[in-house]
Amino acid sequence: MLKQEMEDGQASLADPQFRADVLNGLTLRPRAIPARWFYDRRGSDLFEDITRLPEYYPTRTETALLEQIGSDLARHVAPGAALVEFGSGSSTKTPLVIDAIQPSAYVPIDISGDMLRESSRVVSDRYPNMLVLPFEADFTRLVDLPRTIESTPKIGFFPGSTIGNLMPRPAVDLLRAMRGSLGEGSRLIIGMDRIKDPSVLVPAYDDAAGVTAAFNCNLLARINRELEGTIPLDAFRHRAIWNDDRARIEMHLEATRDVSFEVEERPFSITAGETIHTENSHKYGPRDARILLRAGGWTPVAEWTDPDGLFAVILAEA
Ligand code: AVJ
Repeated sequence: MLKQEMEDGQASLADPQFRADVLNGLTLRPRAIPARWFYDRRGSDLFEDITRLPEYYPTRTETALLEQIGSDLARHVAPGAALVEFGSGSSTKTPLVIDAIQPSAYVPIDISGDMLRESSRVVSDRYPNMLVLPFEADFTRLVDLPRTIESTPKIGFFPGSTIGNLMPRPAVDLLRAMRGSLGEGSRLIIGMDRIKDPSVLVPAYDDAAGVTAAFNCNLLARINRELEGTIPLDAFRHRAIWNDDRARIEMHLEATRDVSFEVEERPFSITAGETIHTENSHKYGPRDARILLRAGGWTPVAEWTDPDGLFAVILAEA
């Protein structure tokens, strides 16, 4: 293959939004790149590994909760509804909700088409009598749901405390968009991580095995791969800090020395100690969570937590 062809091939791989977010983010002060770009193939695999870490309590706590509250959920949601999952990813928690509420249709919404087709097939195989309508879309915008489920009651599912990645105002906008997509009278099952002691929070984002560090650093590797980056990966280290003022875990990539590199032929210099802010993971106390939901147009009707109060699953009504 000619060099030119290879470069063309590589250039066309890069998402223009990724390019814009990286080039812009490296110019900002403080520097910041949106967390959604963690999830390439490698990043998604690393995230799966994170969910199994001893320190990372959210996934196992929420999964156990969903298993336990099945019959409670069924009491709040009539069978035959359409279950709409926002950012479905690998849909691992979905069967717990399907078993509980017996929906007539499942609509996974995700920006990653590959992930969507794969997980839709898995769910279809497991529930052959349920309609599966995968929907490739950016769920942060208003989504025009398939006509097939127009007159079916809708129940949204937004697990994993994904809402925590957003600043409070965009989080409210997202909840409003979901309400708009699902319609008045619909329900939402949402998972939110709670505020707790930093001695529990920080290790969940800075594990002993270094998996979260690898997850964070993969963003730089992705920039090198997809945007002709020359970032020396050994010049950055993973940092996870609890910002008590804003009730959030922040992940950063901190330069361990003065470093210069290029991304798409543009030069950047970062001084030792400076960071690139890569993720926020906001935590919500019981009242905070209810205020956020109400601001987003949702009325909380029931909520469940684990015995240690680590994580909450909330059912709300539009
Ligand atoms: C997928 C956004 C819920 O914030 O806990 C895990 C992502 N980042 N470890 C979280 C994440 C580092 C995760 N969410």
